Amino acid sequence: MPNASTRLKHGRRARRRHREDPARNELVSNSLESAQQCLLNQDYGTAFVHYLLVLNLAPMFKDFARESFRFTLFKWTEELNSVGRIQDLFDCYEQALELFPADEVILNSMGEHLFRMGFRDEAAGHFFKALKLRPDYPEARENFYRVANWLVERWHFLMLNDHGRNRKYQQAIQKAVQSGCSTVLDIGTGTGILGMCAKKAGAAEVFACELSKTMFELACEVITANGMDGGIRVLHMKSLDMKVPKDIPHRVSLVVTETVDAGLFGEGIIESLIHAWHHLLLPPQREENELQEQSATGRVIPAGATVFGMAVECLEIRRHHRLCRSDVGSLSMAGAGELRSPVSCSSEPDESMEPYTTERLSRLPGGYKSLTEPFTALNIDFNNVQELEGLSSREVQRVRLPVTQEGALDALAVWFQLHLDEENSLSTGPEEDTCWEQAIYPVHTPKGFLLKPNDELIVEVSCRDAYLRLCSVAVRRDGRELCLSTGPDSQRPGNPASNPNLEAELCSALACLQTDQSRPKDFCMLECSEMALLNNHDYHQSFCRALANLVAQLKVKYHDQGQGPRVRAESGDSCDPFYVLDVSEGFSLLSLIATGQGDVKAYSSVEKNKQQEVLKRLARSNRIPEQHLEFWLNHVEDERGMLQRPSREKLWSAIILDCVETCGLIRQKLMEKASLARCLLEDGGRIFPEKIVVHGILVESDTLLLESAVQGQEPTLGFNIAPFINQFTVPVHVFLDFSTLECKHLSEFVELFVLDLMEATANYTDREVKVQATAAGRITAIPFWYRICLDQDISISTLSHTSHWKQAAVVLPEPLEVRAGDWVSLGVKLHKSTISISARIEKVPGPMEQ
Ligand code: 44T
Repeated sequence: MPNASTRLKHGRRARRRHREDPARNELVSNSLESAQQCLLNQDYGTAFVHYLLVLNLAPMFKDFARESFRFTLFKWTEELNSVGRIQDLFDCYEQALELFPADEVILNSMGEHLFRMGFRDEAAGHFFKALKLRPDYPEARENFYRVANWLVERWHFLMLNDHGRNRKYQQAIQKAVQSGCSTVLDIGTGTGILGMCAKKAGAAEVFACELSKTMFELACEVITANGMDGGIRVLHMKSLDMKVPKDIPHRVSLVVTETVDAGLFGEGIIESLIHAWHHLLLPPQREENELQEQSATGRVIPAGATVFGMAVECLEIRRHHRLCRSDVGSLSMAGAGELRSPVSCSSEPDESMEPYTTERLSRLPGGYKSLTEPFTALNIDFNNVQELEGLSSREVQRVRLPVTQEGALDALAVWFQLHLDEENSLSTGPEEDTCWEQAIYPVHTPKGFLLKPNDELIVEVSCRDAYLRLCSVAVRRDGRELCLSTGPDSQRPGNPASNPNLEAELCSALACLQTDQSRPKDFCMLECSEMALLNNHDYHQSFCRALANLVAQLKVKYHDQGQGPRVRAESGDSCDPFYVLDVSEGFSLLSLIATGQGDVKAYSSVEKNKQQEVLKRLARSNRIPEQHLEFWLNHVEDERGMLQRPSREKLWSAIILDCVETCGLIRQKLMEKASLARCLLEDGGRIFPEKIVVHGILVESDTLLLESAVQGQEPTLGFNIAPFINQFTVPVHVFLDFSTLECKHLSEFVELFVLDLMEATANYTDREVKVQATAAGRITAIPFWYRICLDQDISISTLSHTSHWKQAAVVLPEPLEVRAGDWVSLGVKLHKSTISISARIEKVPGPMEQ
């Protein structure tokens, strides 16, 4: 807090200069004094109001009062936050920003509140502004890096780096404009590239709309920088809200758009185009009237699309969407009930369910096996509004696919060909060398069920709520149909009686399916990463062993101290258990696994009711007494109470911390949590893990560069875009699959950093690591991962192929050329759980220095 006496002194001096309006000056002076007094009395709410009054009436005090005002704002909003007055909190920030619109500290802090409340886009905007105002402001930089991915999604870089795609769009637009389409609307303009293509091709009028505020601002910046601000009108709105003549003066002759995701319809292109045909486009050219004047008709680029599908076996997909094991750690999972990922097409459309996820098949660890040939799932003409409108009412189409290879049916993979016009098309297929991912429709088939050559897989294709839905409903084998779908609307299988093999298979299939139609919704949903964690046997086994070691050691300790089993002070009759707290994020079995060690009472921090039920069910089915498992958050009022003692007189024997996020980064506030946890351990108690070792490797990877920034000095299609979008480059790439990353290794694996969670003083924030290059090349990135050491002997690697974790990589701002044998010096920094790495070539010692 600023020193009060200097402030008063300055205040008097400043006030003397403004004697023109005595009444006003009196008010300002009194208010300023009151503000300062309230601040001293820690009455922040009143101090804030007084400051607002002073600074609104007498803006000349702004510089002088800035520090105290900020301090008051932060203290007051902290109080508002703690009592849940969120609207008031944001009102205060807005008032503060009206007074200090360019105050980076206030902007950053408001961003943090917005982020905490889930307003990520807005939060990111605030961090970005703060950083623009002060590029060396570390808090804003760190915050910005954490959210930049939401603000400008990484695929923008990929798309702009995809020269093939850029050229094809340009050609199609050029052709259309030259053949008479002179008024153009670019729907979802992103960086403005397609709109600029239209303008450059000679379109008389170009409009563009973009719903994301950040992308809209970026498009305006890019268009201005390319001298086209007079020629393209950019609107910050969703195309569905646009009206003629309010937003654009008249209907246009061409709509260009690339509002398609990996599943084609996920960005709402069907709805946007139906709306555009009704409200924004000139009528389409009718076939019967070929002579219709060109300029009076409308058309769309892309003209249409063909969607393809294919059945695949893929372990990597399977382990993220369903439970593949009957035991996890020491627990039998038989009593868990149905657990499934939120990605499912088989049940009724449901807000909490996604019909598909996306993956680049060619980059999946372990690869995939196609079980059928690709088939055409859908053909759609974007220039035919009746067809677009008819999609959702179209009858469900049944496709019969001959199975070509034996394998487990894990998913249907989907991709498409986008027909820009008659000549140009783009394919997003798994074999293509493009930036596109494929849509993955996981299949929740029974465990162990294999498709065989000569089977026929029956897939239903439909288009409900504007999503394309694909569902494997049945298998036809030896003339009979085996039903696969698990949804409430699924049919029971046909009569299998005459074929004993098929019958056996069916029985086991049905046993696993648990398709009791009377309770179709009775399943527990877990995130894909939580499913993968459950399937990670090594992880649970390691915890099992480490907990067993700890309990054994503690028992020996009590025995050696001659105390025998610990005895509860007050009752004296029952054995005092070891207390274990699991503060893992999301769903975790570790508390239950801990109870399996005997004499353990475990506290789980699983919050969701359904998930708590699963744990209780598992406790029952594994014969774990009910009272051995408690739910911690049911006992504490808010998250801040998370790390507390089990009860007043007891301490924890073990606290399990969840250290690494699925994306490959260390969890925020980990070190704070660890130091809190250390204070709550009994003598001989442990934090799991006790330490984390960060490992990395020097690599040359162009793939990582393409995903990080627009590459090269060449302008994109002749436009200057890179410097603008590259402001959103972040130095750390997350969700990386290192095992399938196309890259050249330029060093061995190297230890970068050790985080000791049991030792407060052992964590250096900076470290220099010397690495020798094993090959010549350009170091573009340093992928990194962790060895999570539960104790001295037991550790888990986040690089393991059974892991639910992905890896992260630092992408260097400039590639660093090395020769084999060169020494590279890495500066590794850890600031608030964020790792940053810089690299430079070590000066090679000359002969005299050696
Ligand atoms: N992802 C591709 C999607 N918009 C591509 O706000 C491919 C993903 C992808 N604006 C890896 C690789 C790839 N009105 O900025 C966005 C969005 C905007 C609209 C106004 C509308 N009706 C809409 C609808 C969307 O359009 C922009 C592009 S949409 C998606 C593009 C490289 N992962």
